[in-house]
Amino acid sequence: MPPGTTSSEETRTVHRTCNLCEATCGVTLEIAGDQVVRVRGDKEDPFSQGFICPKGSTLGELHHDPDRLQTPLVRRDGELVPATWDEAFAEIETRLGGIFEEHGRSSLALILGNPIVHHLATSLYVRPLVLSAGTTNLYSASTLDQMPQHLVSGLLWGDPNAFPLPDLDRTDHLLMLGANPLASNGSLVTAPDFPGRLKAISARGGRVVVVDPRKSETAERVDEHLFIRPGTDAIWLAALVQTLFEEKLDSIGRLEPWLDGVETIRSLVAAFTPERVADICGIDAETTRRQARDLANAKAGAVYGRMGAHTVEFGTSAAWMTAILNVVTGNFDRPGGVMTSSPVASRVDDREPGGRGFRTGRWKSRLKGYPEINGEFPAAGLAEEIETPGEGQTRAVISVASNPVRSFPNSKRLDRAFADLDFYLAFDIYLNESTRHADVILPPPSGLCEEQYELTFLGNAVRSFAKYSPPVFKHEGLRDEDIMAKVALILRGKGADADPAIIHDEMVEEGVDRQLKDPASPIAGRDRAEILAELEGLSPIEKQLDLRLRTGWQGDLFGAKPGGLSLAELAKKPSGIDFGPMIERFPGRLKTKSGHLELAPAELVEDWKRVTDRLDEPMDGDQLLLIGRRHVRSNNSWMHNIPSLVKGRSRCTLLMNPADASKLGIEAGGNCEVSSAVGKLTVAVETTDSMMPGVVSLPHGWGHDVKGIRMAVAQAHAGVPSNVLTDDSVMDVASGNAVLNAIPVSVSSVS
Ligand SMILES: Nc1nc2c(c(=O)[nH]1)N[C@H]1C(S)=C(S)[C@@H](COP(=O)(O)OP(=O)(O)OC[C@H]3O[C@@H](n4cnc5c(=O)[nH]c(N)nc54)[C@H](O)[C@@H]3O)O[C@H]1N2
Ligand SMILES: Nc1nc2c(c(=O)[nH]1)N[C@H]1C(S)=C(S)[C@@H](COP(=O)(O)OP(=O)(O)OC[C@H]3O[C@@H](n4cnc5c(=O)[nH]c(N)nc54)[C@H](O)[C@@H]3O)O[C@H]1N2
Ligand code: SF4
Ligand SMILES: [Mo]
Repeated sequence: MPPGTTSSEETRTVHRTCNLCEATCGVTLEIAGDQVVRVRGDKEDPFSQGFICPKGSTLGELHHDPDRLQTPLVRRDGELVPATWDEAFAEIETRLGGIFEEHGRSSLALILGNPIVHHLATSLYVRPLVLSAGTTNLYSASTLDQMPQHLVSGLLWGDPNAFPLPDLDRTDHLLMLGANPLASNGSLVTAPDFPGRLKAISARGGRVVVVDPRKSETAERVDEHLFIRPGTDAIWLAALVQTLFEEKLDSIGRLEPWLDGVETIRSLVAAFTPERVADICGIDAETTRRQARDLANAKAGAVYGRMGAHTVEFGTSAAWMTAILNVVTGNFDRPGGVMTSSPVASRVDDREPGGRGFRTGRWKSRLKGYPEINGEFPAAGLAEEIETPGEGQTRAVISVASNPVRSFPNSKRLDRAFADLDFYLAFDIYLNESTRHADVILPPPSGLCEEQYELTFLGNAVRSFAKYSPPVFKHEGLRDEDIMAKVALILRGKGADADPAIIHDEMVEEGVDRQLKDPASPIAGRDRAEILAELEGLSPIEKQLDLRLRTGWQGDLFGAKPGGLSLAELAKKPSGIDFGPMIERFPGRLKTKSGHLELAPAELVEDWKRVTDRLDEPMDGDQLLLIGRRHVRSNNSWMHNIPSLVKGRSRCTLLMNPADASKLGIEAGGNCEVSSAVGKLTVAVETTDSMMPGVVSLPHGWGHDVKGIRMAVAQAHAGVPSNVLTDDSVMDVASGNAVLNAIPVSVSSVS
């Protein structure tokens, strides 16, 4: 029994969603007093049906972690010391005010980290924070991860956030590149129990093929695995497209009248025959042809590429070729192919195809002139913006739930740059590798004190699903939304004393007004007072959620559709409500200016030259390439402080094929030095046939052996930071995404 619990204390069971990854598994928590005593998969959850992974069962440990910050920290005489909220806000006002006066707003950069989208309040309040900052220097994990997918979705069908999701539950054939859902549980597709859904494909007579330079946990379990040389997915996918055309296996189907650019694609891929790409990709021509035929012959097939395939120099091209394959096989927007999500907190009112289109480059970065994409600049360009003097030099940073000193490429350089900032404000729950550089740290209360609805991830889900959970524990002090609202108000010049309710009310009223004025809204023209009255009695977060649910495609439209969904109705079903599988949305969902699906947008055609050049580049067969890896008991850079997740043998090792090890005279279990163009580190080696020869793998997010951090467990299981090896001068040019895989390295033994 954990400390603080007595047998006489009443225990209760509450329903929540695990918010640690994108899978959104339903959980039940057993609560005794103020303690979480047990976490289990919620069998009643219609979406996850009881599935959880080892991380999910640590939600209690995370909540009770003694290293979690409970009060703000403010730097005084060089030391980060506990402070009151008022002191922290006053410090922010004074320091930022001084910097704005001297250097202007363009000296401020914002960094938005991964956990934001895992918390409802944080994800809602990041908007007023960013808008109040008055700077265009915006960075996020998107350019470390998924910008290629945003760009391709934006350019091809006009909506950067409408991701093509493999319809796992209905597909007969899944070709998966650069994803390891047995570890990650899926990304840019929300499908709890991804492993079970994969198994079901094979069980119903379908086929799953994994393409990965490492025979990953996922590759081990599926019907077929192909090694591919890191960074060459775009080239191999082009060979599949070429084969489909050459063997006349393409069949576009229903969307043909809305499709532009097929002939351009045909000529772009003409040189990419399976024979031509075989040596470059490490996949023989016959296998490539067979893969193209299998995909074309499947009743419904899906091609799905993720992290490993996209965070490389040709990441956008890989995402583009993936989309092309799905389109030319007739699998785009078809059940069992790839489809887009229809979240119930949004409308489904596709009318005529056509819209405003997707624009990039509305503003450019100061030094290299990188175009903004989705309002962001490349994370890989941040260090030089901090280091390089001149008008607009980044002198102050606000980070929200991000650990850039571990997550960004060339992290040693960024570490130095952060030490040099005039002011750094971090919203974070830990004093870690990045936040140790902060001048102020603002810790939100535990996630279990929040209202919960997976707004972001249910927007990428393979089923339309809704679930609401009220806070498990009441938090007496400032809540996440209050803290973020306070800082937004300081940024607006309203002062450290301003009432956060100003922002809360504004967000609710703006949300309502937007709907009332939008002729396409189902509540257009309704009475403002009536709608606001309907929301009375709810918390600010609940109001914003209720508005979305009631005006969504399942909503009760504030009484106009009796029996429809509202927050009150949803709350009656604590394990959530399922609204069915994905539905066809195209051509109505096309938001390009032309109203067509633009298979060959000029930007991508232009960028394809880089890929074509690669066909003629001489290959260095001896060059080792480094890739990353995830483990189901680890989560990016921040969950290594949970004892039950890090216990046992270190997982932060370099994996290498035994043939490479013996060539280099490296012994399994011994240490080796890995060096790249920008850095080096020493790490233990594990040899395994699961690695493709010529490829080595190191997980990211480790490296906690750093002075000044307060994460005792993580420090004792430090590992090494793989991003000291990744090079911030190389990018996927089209999207500005960082290159985190296929890093040229050399490895030597250390005695
Ligand atoms: N080499 C290499 N680098 C990578 C990757 C890779 O595969 N290889 N993966 C990339 C990817 S996909 C991503 S998404 C990024 C992620 O990189 P980041 O966006 O930096 O996210 P995390 O590493 O998850 O760090 C999360 C931070 O948020 C804090 N935090 C946790 N919970 C909360 C909370 O509830 N509120 C607040 N305010 N803070 C919280 C943690 O303490 C930590 O500081 O890393 C990227 N970097
Ligand atoms: N347990 C756990 N779950 C997580 C996370 C975590 O850190 N831990 N992070 C979350 C986040 S932020 C994200 S973005 C997702 C990512 O989830 P996924 O997209 O599934 O990414 P990974 O699990 O890193 O798997 C990437 C795979 O790509 C392979 N790979 C590397 N380079 C290449 C290449 O050039 N080509 C091909 N074809 N394959 C390559 C790697 O060997 C690896 O098996 O996971 C999320 N879920
Ligand atoms: S797969 Fe694991 S970490 Fe992801 S939501 Fe489910 S329980 Fe949580
Ligand atoms: Mo990510």
